Amino acid sequence: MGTTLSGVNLIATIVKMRAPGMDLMKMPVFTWTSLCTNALIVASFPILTVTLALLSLDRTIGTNFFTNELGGNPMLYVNLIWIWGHPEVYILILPVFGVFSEIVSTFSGKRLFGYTSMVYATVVITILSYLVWLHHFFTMGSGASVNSFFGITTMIISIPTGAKIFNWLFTMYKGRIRFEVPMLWTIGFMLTFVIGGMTGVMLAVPPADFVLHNSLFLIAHFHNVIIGGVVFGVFAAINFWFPKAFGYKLDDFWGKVSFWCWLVGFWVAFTPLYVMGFMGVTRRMNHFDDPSLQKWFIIAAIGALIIAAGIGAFLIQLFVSFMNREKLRDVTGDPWGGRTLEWATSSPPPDYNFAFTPVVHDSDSWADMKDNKYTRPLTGFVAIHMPKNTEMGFIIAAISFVLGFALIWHMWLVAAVSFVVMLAAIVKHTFNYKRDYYIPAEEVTRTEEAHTRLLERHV
Ligand SMILES: [Cu+2]
Repeated sequence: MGTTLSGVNLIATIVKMRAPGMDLMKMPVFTWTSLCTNALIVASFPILTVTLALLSLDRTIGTNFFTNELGGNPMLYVNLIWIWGHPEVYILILPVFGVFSEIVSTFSGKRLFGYTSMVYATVVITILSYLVWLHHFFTMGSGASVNSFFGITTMIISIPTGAKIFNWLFTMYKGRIRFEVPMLWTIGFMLTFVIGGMTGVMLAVPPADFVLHNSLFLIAHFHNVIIGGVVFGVFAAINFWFPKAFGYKLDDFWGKVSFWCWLVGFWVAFTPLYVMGFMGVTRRMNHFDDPSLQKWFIIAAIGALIIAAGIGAFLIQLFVSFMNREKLRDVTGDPWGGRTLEWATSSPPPDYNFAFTPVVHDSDSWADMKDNKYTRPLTGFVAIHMPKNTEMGFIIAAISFVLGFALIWHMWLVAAVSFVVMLAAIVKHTFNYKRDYYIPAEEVTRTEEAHTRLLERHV
């Protein structure tokens, strides 16, 4: 429910921002993907909430929604899980599609190719992602017409995804590509994710799925899209925005070591799983009796070790970067030659982000400002209205964790007490009227002048 509420908040914020003549088609692609992700969250998480409520009723007061008797049906449970779960897959991948869009254009030194088609592709994926969940149950016995429908919708969703891949490739075409760590993750993603997408289209063919269902081929497919898509995207994003968030860049060498270990390790680990899936090896087995398969398992284990080295290299990268943070310090706020507004601020940005609301004339607003010799405002700063921090979110989340734990283990007294305390905390918070404050104009002036002096010294 909390996730749904924060999704509603973000959409409301964007709708509100739209009021003073904001041009939606000038929003960065990353903002679009966030918007669509939140639409997915708002519409899909209530299904999970309801499913968990029904499951709780089965577990606590003896209803039979998901049992095998009295009219219940366990398949109803897994179907509901995937009606939420398949949109959830896109909740994971859409934000990193935004990440890759930002990174590709930045490190190609070019505007993103096909901005409008990128926006429409994102929206189409958002809508289609509700219409594919049954591809998890082709073997359930729902018949040829139902299976055909969901097979076809699943294949169709690969079209807007493919359009995105082509847009990124055309962005790189004739660009001045810089192979920095975020860009390496992006290229690694494109090569890996495309294979994952294509094995997904194979699984979307119902007769093929009857053979491959629950096999290691499926396991290889979803790791191919989740690791090659989401995990690579998260590493790209960490390397890209780390200097903005923490004020210093991450070490280049260990970043590259981590990337290559992950990329090579991924393929060594999961190619054997594709092979074994074709040979009929099923998932969730602790051993397999056919000794001729052992060599494939050993190769996969070596791949897992290479990935482990990649994780280790990332931890070393964080540590080495922290130790060398003075040398890696980002004083300009724009370490990569960025194209969007966040790179117009200092690194890390001041609490208020911008002293004045920036005026945007272009989707690549910061690149546009730099091209047109934009100068930062140096006078006329005013006090800035800010929201206050509150510890209440953390406290309520902690109590709800206790409540959930107590409900699962049937600890009724703890559950009742934590529920009442949680309600009391929420009610108390509604009476908190000290929710905002002003950063005085003098402090804004001081912060902005300090950044101006830093820029004069380094640019
Ligand atoms: Cu799915």
